[in-house]
Amino acid sequence: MPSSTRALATGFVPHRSDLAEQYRSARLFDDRPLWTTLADRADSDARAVSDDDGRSLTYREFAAAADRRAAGFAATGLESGDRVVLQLHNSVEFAVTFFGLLRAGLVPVMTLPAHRISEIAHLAAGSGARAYVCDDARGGFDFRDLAAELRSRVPDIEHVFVNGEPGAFAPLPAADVAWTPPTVDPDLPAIFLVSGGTTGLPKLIARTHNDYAFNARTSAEIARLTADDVYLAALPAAHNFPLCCPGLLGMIGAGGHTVFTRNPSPDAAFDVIEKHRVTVTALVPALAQLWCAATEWEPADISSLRLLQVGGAKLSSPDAAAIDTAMGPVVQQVFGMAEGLICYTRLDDDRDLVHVSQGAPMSGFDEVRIVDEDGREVADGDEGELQVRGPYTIRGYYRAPEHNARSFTADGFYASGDLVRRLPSGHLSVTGRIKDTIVRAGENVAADDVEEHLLAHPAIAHTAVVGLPDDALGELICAVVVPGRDADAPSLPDIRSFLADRGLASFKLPDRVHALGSLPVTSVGKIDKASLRTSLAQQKCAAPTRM
Ligand code: OOB
Repeated sequence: MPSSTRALATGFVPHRSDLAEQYRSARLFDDRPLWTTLADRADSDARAVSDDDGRSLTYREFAAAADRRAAGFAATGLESGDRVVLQLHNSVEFAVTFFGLLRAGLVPVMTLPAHRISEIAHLAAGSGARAYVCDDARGGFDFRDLAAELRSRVPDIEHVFVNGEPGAFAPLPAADVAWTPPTVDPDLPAIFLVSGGTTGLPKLIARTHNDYAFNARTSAEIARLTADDVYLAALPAAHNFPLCCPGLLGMIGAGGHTVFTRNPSPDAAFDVIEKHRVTVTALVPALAQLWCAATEWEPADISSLRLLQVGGAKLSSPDAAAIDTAMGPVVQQVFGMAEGLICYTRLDDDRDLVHVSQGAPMSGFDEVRIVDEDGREVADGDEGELQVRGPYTIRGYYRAPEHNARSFTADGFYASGDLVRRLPSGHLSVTGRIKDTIVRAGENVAADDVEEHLLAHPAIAHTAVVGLPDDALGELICAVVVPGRDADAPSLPDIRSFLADRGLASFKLPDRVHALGSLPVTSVGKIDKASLRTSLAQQKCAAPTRM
């Protein structure tokens, strides 16, 4: 085994051998490198990828471009098994570079455009990366400055490749030589995803060729993708959702067309949908809500859209129903995690079930259990923490034994921190996060619970409920609200009486209200409660009501 591959395998936690055997004998894995997904289509002249810059490639052109890029990477001295931090905006170049890396046996670390030096340096050092790939300058930020800082903080980064104007660095490589890809072990990591947690620095999630190909294939089957489908990658493409659920990889497997956009706002995205006759896309709930509202005033024809996948955070059931009303029965709820498990509502599920649940596990081999604080399974239908083990769920974060002791059970289940209950159909309903509770005067208050009720208020478009430290009560309940169009933010007394009228327990009524124009979001667009808590703790909320 070459030393670069040995280094890649160090700190990677494989499946337990009895389970690996079980998955293998069920033929879940096809034992081929992930790049074969694309290579299998290299003889096709069908449209494969297009972007906002007007670039567009057929499968034949795409596969050839990825080959040239692979040869270019290899010519720089990078070796099969080496890790490469990839940070590109949604574009054809992203897709070509991603497959170029895979084809060269290099292992991309899938960072998001919103990551900055603290995350990039942490992920580069943690993965032992030798190279960094970025765009030149985008949205007022110069990634070459980040690259310079990265090289000074992480000296193992020997190469920087820049898409666009390279400045002091190298351009994206390409070489016109016949290229024979190296042999790779399909049970070793093909790519590293980045954990989506909103606290602490992201962790590295090693996904193997076998497990990721299984993820893409099964997701594509559930979405019933065909070569006639057109997928819009509107979320950052390096995220598991648009990359593989079924996203880019599922679309390539189906032979369809993937369109990349960097602007997911409805005014821009609706035109792209009309132009390319987009049939499938994936959004986080906040964007889906925005799209739903925009159907009232955006003139573009989006009737080609047959499937709108919504996931990454909880979509409330009124919102799910409103989207179906505005756009036709298009919603598919997706509850997934970079660590593995993906749940989908199915295309033939009853619409009510699609609105109230976050889906059922993708594979019959997913072992899901719902447990109480002592790790005991709860009674059917009760709330508990979701733990999962299965063919495409990791057994440990990469090179992170101390996290693994906390996040994985002795029998190899991932303890997700998500609170769920199982519905009679077997679908899951996500009820909150273990840590997303506010402990006020000794009472546990689930933030989601209060949020659901607040969203029913006619003047509130978005909300996030967070706990603020308080000497007397331990924590106070602060409702951060974004008023709807043309509405004024409701006052604290108004909110309290509204919630009390809905039958909410008095200890759950907010102590503070804070109005904002929009909620802060994480790299992929989820509400960033950690940053809300920090900024609120520094500011003064509206005065508390008298108790
Ligand atoms: C997706 O992946 P990550 O890794 O960015 O975040 C995973 C976490 C989950 O553990 C859960 O806390 C939350 O995000 N989440 C949801 C959700 N989908 C994800 N919470 C409530 N309802 C949902 N539908 O976010 C992700 C990966 C693949 C597909 C879709 C989403």
